[in-house]
Amino acid sequence: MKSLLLAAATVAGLATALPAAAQWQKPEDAIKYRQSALTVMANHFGRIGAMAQGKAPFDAKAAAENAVIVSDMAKLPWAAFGPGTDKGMPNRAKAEIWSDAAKFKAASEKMIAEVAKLDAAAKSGNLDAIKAAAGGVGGSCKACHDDFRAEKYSAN
Ligand code: ASC
Repeated sequence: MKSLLLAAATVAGLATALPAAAQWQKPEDAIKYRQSALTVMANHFGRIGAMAQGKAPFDAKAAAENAVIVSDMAKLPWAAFGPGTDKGMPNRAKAEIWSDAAKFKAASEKMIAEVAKLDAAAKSGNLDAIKAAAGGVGGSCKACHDDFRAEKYSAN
């Protein structure tokens, strides 16, 4: 019984410790995954942005729901930028993502931190707080894009 428990614990430990790259069979799968997470994040951030800019009526409940989605999505893309995922399908990842990995990681962490502030602001239901936090999120998106996103898609 003891060894069975030990075996089960080992399997559980291995499953969580598996390198993230094991989640994708080929670079194309990782690229699609990170692009999808960023696309969904941008869509739901855009709904909050529209409210923050007065282009859509303010709906506190919708803002809070969208902020949860943004905050969930914000954590996902980064593991899919593993080594060798610069090519596989057209994408806009710059070589600096890998050559300046520490700066890229810092940019992703900055964005996650700004998104957490947006989530807190949205939960408060205060439109002014949401506006301020959305500005912070947008700034962190832009900073990372300026440094790490190419203007044009790669050929493959
Ligand atoms: C968005 C979105 C981005 C960022 C960026 C901010 O709504 O889709 O990529 O904000 O445009 O500069």
